[in-house]
Amino acid sequence: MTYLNSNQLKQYQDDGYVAPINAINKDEANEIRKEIEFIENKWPDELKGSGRNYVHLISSIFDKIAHNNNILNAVESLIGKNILICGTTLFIKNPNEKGYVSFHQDAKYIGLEPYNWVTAWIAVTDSNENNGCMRMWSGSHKEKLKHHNQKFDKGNLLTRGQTVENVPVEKTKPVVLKAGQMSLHHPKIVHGSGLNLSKDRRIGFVIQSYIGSDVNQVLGKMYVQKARGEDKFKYHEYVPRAKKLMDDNDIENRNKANEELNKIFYRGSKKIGEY
Ligand SMILES: O=C(O)CCC(=O)C(=O)O
Repeated sequence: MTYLNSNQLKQYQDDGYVAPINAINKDEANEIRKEIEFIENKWPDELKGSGRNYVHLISSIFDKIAHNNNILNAVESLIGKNILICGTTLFIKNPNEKGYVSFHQDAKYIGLEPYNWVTAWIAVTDSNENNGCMRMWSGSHKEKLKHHNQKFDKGNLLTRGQTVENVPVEKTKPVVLKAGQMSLHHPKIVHGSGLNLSKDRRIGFVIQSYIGSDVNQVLGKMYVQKARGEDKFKYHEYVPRAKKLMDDNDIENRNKANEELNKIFYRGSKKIGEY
């Protein structure tokens, strides 16, 4: 995989996302799954709640993927040469847990402006209609930000249970990915995902997001790493890359970054959710 070709660029412009893209190989995808399961076994609380965020700051395996050149080439095609990583999240749906993601726009509560940024959703396991892959409302990225109801509903993997109502689900398209493939989606595309009806886990490692260095955080403070190019704007605080798993300083940085992220996500909200 290298830079996006003209068909892929057109898909992104027209639909607001592009997929499938070969991002990493199956062995690398398996290595991520093993890392997740190792952490879950050894430190059962670490990936719970907001612990699902910023895993690239506490594990060199996630760090390596977030800084992967293949992925960055594709991202560069959409947001230019000067790229920062401003966050990562694990979206895990275990069988029988009733996890889902309501239809929403990423740009609604995250405070990243202008919208020169893109989210990379990397399939750690296969992701398909049976296990609750993402569904995209093609073309919705061309509209304004929509009203979101804050539902804080059980099973919803979003912070506030933020929901765009009346999405024509039959018109949304499933993003079917094999382990190791990724999708790239626009900050304003309306998307969500349903239940995992399979017998295995559905795991996405999501870089949310890759931002151009010209993108500011207008609601709070953000900890970033340089992925590529130059940062003339210097809007954000920098955080070191993880060299091993669960280093004490890295954990402190991860916690600090999460504290700031929570302030952003819950700004103006009277209630705090599970994540
Ligand atoms: O993993 C999912 O099903 C949804 C993830 C999502 O909403 C996102 O990456 O923006």
